[in-house]
Amino acid sequence: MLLALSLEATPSMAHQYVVGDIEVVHPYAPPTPPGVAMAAGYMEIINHGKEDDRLIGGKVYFAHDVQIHQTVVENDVSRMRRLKDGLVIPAGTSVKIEPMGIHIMFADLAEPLVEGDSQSATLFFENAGEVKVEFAIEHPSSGVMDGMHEEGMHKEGVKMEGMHH
Ligand SMILES: [Cu+2]
Repeated sequence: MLLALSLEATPSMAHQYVVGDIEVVHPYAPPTPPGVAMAAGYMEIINHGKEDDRLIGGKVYFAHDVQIHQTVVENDVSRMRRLKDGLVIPAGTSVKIEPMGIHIMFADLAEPLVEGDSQSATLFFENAGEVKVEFAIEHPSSGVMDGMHEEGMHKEGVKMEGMHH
């Protein structure tokens, strides 16, 4: 009990969730200013199994849609592409979802993300199924500038390809 309380009080501590062969390490999302429609989420995903798995989506209460995006820079313009087939987590490997690469996109936010909070989410994996996690709302511990850059991108409404409305 005391341990659980102290973990909640310090969201920047490492936290991880295991379901089947899938381990989700330290999911977090940078805070958003009021009025911003989108937020990005990051984490490390480890596949301890002997078969590939695939992150195919998720569900949260603070946003209406959870997508998997990839940021690509073409001709000095950053664009986000939706990975419609999800993100493969190869057997026996660790995939880091970090700023300026692949990210979880929380689209159409219902409320701003407040630094120091934590937000529950369910991630859907093809094989492992549902993994319930808590996203710590915090800035990246390293590469802060990258994180700020990406938040700025979302704020300004970067062109998105392959999005359905
Ligand atoms: Cu995105």
